[in-house]
Amino acid sequence: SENQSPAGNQQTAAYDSAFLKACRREPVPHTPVWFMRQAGRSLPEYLKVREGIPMLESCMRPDLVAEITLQPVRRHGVDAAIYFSDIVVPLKAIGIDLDIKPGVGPVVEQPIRSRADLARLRDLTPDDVSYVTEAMGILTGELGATPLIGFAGAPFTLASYLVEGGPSRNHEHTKALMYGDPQLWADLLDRLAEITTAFLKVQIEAGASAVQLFDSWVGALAPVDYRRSVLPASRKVFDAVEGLGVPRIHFGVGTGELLGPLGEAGADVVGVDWRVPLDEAARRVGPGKALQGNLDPAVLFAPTAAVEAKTDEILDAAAGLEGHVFNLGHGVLPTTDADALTRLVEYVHTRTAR
Ligand code: 1CP
Repeated sequence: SENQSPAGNQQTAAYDSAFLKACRREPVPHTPVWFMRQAGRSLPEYLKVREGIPMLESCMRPDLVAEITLQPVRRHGVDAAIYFSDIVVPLKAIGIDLDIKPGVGPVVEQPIRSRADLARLRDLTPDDVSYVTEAMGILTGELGATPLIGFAGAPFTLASYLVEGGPSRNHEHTKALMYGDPQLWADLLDRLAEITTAFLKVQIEAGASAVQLFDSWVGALAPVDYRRSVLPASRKVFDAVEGLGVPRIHFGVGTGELLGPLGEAGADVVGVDWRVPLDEAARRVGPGKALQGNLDPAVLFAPTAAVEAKTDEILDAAAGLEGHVFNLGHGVLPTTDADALTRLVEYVHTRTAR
């Protein structure tokens, strides 16, 4: 429908939400809050609906995706929903032989390491992920004025899983390819930029009101290598989804030294982990961008008074920013007390009410 087209997105019910206003650096009634990995972690209602259903299969069932996406919105009163999926879903959708193993993460049967392997990364079409379009259709109806965040993995982080064959601490095969065969590396990241762009466009077309690019592991790189070998591909993604009426968020972990170049990649909002205070992060990112973050997810295991004291520090550091979206500095940890998250949402809303 016209309402779900990119051009029509500005007319959707979520346009005036605190979250989208903060992303656009407009005045807000309160600081908006959502949590990375808020969907599909330890919530009892999540574990119940997932029982006996493998992760990737659950990502392809629109009714289940919609239910899991809505659960943290109902329970915590967060200011945005994040679509329940995983960064490797579009790779599975184009036929890469991968699985998400419980307690491990994404595992790729045959890693991508040669020029011949590149041919396995074909284009992604909307038909490959029709379940995403269907689930987002359900969700935009159910969510009303609550924005829905779509997402994708950034080229570097996707490349890391494809080249290593699974989760990696040191990214040694990935870096060997990046330094050893710069042309193959550039072609690989270019391919992944195209797949990621196509996947984000499907989500925007289906009604996502913002998109986040997860470059979770990019903090493993020095700025010089990020600029030369990764930034061009990430910028290509952001450029391709510019002007569609949806804010673009860029997130990575351990990116203190990379905040400047991350800002140059083109997002409207830059996610910051807990290692750099937001006022300092704003200086590094440069003007014209909102920031998202940055409570250490481990702080939620401390008593409420300590959580509130750390939250105060963040809100004070954010006081001079043009746009601030409160979030954790990385995803919710699996054993986090759900009530601590609910209390945190309420605390930020109350403390920042204008
Ligand atoms: O945020 C949400 O609540 C939506 C759901 C979501 C998102 C945004 C999932 C569900 N995965 C992701 C993104 C994702 N997946 C990222 C980027 C965000 C981050 O840095 O946390 C990454 C790196 C992955 C890869 C991945 N998938 C891992 C990490 C492995 C590693 O390298 O350490 C894992 C464990 C998964 C599996 C996964 N993804 C999501 C869930 C609920 C699960 C667990 C599924 C299960 O085993 O049942």
